Amino acid sequence: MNEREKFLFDLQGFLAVKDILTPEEVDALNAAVDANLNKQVEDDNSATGDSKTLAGTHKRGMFSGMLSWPKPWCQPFRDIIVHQKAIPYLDAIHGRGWRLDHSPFILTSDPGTEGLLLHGATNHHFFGAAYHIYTNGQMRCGMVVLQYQLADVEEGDGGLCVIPGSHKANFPCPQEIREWEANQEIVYNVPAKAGDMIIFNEATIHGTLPWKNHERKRRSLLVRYSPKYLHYAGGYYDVTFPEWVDELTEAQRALLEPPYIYNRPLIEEDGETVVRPRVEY
Ligand SMILES: O=C(O)CCC(=O)C(=O)O
Repeated sequence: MNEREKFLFDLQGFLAVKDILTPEEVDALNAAVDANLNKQVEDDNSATGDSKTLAGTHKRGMFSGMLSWPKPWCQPFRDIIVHQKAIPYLDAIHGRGWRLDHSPFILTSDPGTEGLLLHGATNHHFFGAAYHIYTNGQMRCGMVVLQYQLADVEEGDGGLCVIPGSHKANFPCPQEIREWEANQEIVYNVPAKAGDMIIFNEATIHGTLPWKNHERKRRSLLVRYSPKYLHYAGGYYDVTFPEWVDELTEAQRALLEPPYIYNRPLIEEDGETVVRPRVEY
């Protein structure tokens, strides 16, 4: 993570990184999804509240459980959870030692797909699971999301949106802004090409805008990471002690370790080597 990227992530609470995946990696992930289209469900957790501007004709599509899809379709997802190009970002944001918070999932949208209320912890109180701090030249965050785009998104299409800088906001976000009814100009629909990665902090106010583009659909893979001492979401036992853990590499297994510090396996920048220092701050 270079100095420009650190500046932008610290400033905005999100960062778009171009071309993190090769076209071959994008193709492998898309082929796995295409072979499992029957597993798509509607995202029952999405909510638009009373918002008229986030409403649509149907909910977001969602795939989950990809890490245990039948072989070979699970493999591109297992490969991506410890992606060598993502490691420097996670090291800079979490310090060394970070973990898969919950199972990766995919969001899809087509015209008419509704949005999702904007949400995010901000800084209006200290929330120990989603925060942003800076001290002594380092930033540290609670849970962050790595969103890999598997299809192009132009600004205005819909999908992921953020309020840049809102991870540092001191006042609670008014409901009419969360509902995307007021001050739409401060909400940024992040554009990206297939293969790009958008990192955002769960403390940054973010959500989903209704999908408007009739030419292409949304397909985004979300992988969430917490620092080594934290677990944010439900599904803890599913992601931490899966039946198929023996099929993983040592580095991938390190990612599934429960939250703790001493003698923790830490993944080196090559994405393969695992070291076990007694404690690393
Ligand atoms: O990428 C998006 O559409 C936002 C995802 C999100 O915030 C969520 O599903 O909770």
